[in-house]
Amino acid sequence: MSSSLAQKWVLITGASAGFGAAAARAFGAAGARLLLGARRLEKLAAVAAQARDAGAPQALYHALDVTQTASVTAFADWVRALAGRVDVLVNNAGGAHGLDPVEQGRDSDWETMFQTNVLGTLRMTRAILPLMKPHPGGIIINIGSIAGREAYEGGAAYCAAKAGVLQITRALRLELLGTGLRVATVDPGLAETEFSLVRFKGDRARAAKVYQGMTPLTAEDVAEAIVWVAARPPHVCVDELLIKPTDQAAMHKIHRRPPA
Ligand code: NDP
Ligand code: 8X3
Repeated sequence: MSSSLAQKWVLITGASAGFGAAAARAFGAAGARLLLGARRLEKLAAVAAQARDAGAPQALYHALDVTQTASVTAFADWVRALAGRVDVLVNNAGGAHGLDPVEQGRDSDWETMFQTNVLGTLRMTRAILPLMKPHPGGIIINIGSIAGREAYEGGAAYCAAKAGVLQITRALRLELLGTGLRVATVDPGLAETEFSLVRFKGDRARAAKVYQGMTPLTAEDVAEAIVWVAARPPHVCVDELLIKPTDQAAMHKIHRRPPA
């Protein structure tokens, strides 16, 4: 058990699947108390049970849609009433929608990507900061992406959104200097979760192709990195962490093995 996280209150957005669910289990194993949010409540309930099995003294969950200010406010009110403080905020909710070139891009995809990744991170941080500021040593961890650092065809809006998340992280780091609060970004490369299934609107064959012939990161790999960043001592801030599969040297430079 990582004793520095024992009994700490850890809030994770997008905790019903992928990195968020794996992070809930990993923080639970470190003895942290969990506040989990997402839209799919039945999945959140299952993740909360897994986190308790892993060792979390408490794993609480509540509906959260980061695209709606009213939902974020209701979630923050719930956190204030139950925990009264937050030590670790993981702004993870987000994802990609579509892989169309700009010429064929859809407003609905663009708007969802900015509402979740960019505005969701801003709204959550604004709502939760008052519960963190009285407790120096806390940390905000934003989940960015390699896509915020390198562009690719069809990724204009997603890359722009994740570049936006990176700049939010950097601005917050400056704004919170002197408060004792830390701000970090964890930026993964290709990781096999529900991410591509969501991007390709449920097309499983197309989603599977993204990882064909290479070994992607797992949700657990990324969760381990998130927990490591959170568990550093209060005087240490891992500002920016880029984590990629060994088979991915750069966005377009991926080693794929031929089918057996
Ligand atoms: P998943 O699709 O597996 O999980 C996404 C999570 O976000 C789900 O729990 C989903 O829950 C939640 N979510 C989506 N929209 C909302 C919303 N409006 N309000 C609240 N929660 C929401 O993807 P990943 O775990 O892979 O992605 C997590 C983060 O990591 C995202 O920000 C993604 O952009 C980023 N990322 C992913 C990479 C990858 O290759 N997988 C690489 C780099 C970054 P629900 O639907 O129940 O609301
Ligand atoms: C997810 C990684 O390369 O699919 O952020 O955009 S990528």
